[in-house]
Order: sequence, then C-alpha cells, then structure tokens
Amino acid sequence: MMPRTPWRCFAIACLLLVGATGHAQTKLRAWNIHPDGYPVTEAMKRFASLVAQGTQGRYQVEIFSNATLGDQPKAVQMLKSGEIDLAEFSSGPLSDAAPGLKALNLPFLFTDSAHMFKHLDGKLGERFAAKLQAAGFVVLGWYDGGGRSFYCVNRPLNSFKDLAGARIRVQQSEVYLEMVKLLDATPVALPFKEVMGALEKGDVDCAENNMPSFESTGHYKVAKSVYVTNHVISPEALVVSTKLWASLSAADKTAFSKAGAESAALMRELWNKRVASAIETASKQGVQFVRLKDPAPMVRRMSPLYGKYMNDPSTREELLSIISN
Ligand code: GTR
Repeated sequence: MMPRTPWRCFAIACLLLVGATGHAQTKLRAWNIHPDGYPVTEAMKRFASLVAQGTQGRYQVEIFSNATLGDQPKAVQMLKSGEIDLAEFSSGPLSDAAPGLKALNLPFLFTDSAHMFKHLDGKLGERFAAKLQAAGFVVLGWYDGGGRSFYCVNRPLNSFKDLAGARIRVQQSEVYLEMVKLLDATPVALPFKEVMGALEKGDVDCAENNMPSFESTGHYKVAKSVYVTNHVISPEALVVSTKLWASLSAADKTAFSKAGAESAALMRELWNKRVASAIETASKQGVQFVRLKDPAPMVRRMSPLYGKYMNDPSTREELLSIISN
C-alpha cells in the first residue's frame, strides 16, 4: 500500500468533498455596508440562499456586513478588480467608477421611488447596466435607496437657506459635493461609519440620508431637525464583478439573475416598511420633521448642476429620457 503523504491526503479530501456534493464548491465574498435586519442585508441573505439553491450548492455567498471589508469607495475598487465578488452599492460612490451614472445622483430628478423604478426596470435601467458592465460591474438587481433628506444637530431647519454656512457630511461623490456647495454650505466627504462620531464631536453640523439609514446609524439620537427634502431619490444596485460573471456557465448566470431579481423585489417591499418604522422611532425620540413644501426655489438653486450634466455627453441622453417621461 502507498504511504499517505500530506499531498495525497489533501487530494483524497478534495475527492471526498466533490464526491459528497457531486461537485466542487465556490465561496464568494459579498460586501455590504448595513447591519443585520436592514432591508439590504435581508435581501442579500435571500440572494445568497437562492444562489445556493439555484446552483445546487456549488456557489456559496458569504456576506460581510457593516463595511467590515472597508468603506464604500474602497469596496467599489475591490469589486472592480475582482478582489471581492459581489456587493450592494449606492449610486453615489458607484458613479465615481462609472461616470455615466452621475445622472442618477442629480437632485430632484425623480419624484419618488416608483418613478425611479419605472425607468430602472425598463430600457434606461438596461442602459445604466451596460455602462456599469463596461466599468466592471454586472447589475443583478436595482435596490431602493429612497429619498434622502438633510438633518442637523442644534440647527432648526425651516428652509434650505438654514443650511447656509453649515458643514455637511456627504458621500464621496462628485454631484453630492457640488450640490452642498450650491447651498452655500461646506461639504465634508466622510465614510458612512464615521458620520455618527463626526456629528457627536461637532466635526460636522449636518448630514443627509434616507430615513432607514438615519435611524439604523443612530444619527437621530443627536440630529433632531430633519428637513424632508427628498432631494435625491437614490438607486442602489446589487452587483457582481465582471470577473465572476465571465466565469459562470449560462445556466448559473440565469440562476444568479433570477436570485438578483427576487432579492430586489424583497428589498423594495422591506424598504417601505422600514421607512415608516424609522420615522416612527425618530419621532418618538423628539426628532422634528419639517417638510419641503415647494421644491421650486431649491431646484432653481441647483440649476448649475443641470446645466453641467446636460452638456456632458456621458449623462445627457439619460437625463433627457428621464425628464421627458
Ligand atoms: C445609505 C446607503 C449606503 C451609503 C450611505 C452613505 O443610505 O444605503 O450605501 O451610501 O447611505 O451615506 O454613505
């Protein structure tokens, strides 16, 4: 009988593993910024289980939540280079890697999530997905980032003019930086996980986000005035790297796409419930919500942005088709 050298033991173990499942298993690393229970996280879990099911266990998605693998701009680069396989990104940071997406970050472009999905679930979504694919990201589902609003510590907000002079945290994303400057305020680009500390220490006066993130991060505990502007209705996307995509068989691509679509449907459903419960939690803690009644003056203030991106050939066509529908 042959002696059992270490390499032989390894080979036997591999054969046994393949024999037990009928095939080898590939582990995929998925990046996520949110905590457990958040709509994005729960939808990604559903995606992972559907992928396992649809590929008879050959692909196992491991979700690294809470940005433990790094902040969003870093993860965008990691996915582009194939260092991680999958992620859920907001269109803000994603648009720095795929500039055509900047159109999606323009303020007051969509009236609400239904209007946004009317476009993203149709021809326009396909066009954005093609731009993303050329940049290294394959879209498997459009998730909801809802309406983003401004909120501040010790600064009552009754008009966008009350934001003048404030230091406002934004995502690392060009349009967001430009938007805050047009409000005569100072944009401070900070990673998501550092915003709470910055609000507490007074490094920034304000931030802007959707209500589920305002609540899940605990920002509502210090920022007691919210100006409900919904200035950006922001799409998010579940994406895989083009490297992973190229390695999948046609049948596995179908299984991944189906899992992506189902996870997006779940996400959107969970999202609406979470918006309502986030507002309720914050209201109970004394947060004051003031609604922007007439967006026209704020829209006028943003006009240099519309001019800039309408003249930009990478965003012009998409903007025209959104505006005309
Ligand atoms: C959240 C979004 C995150 C991240 C964050 C931020 O609403 O889901 O992906 O973009 O906002 O402001 O950094």
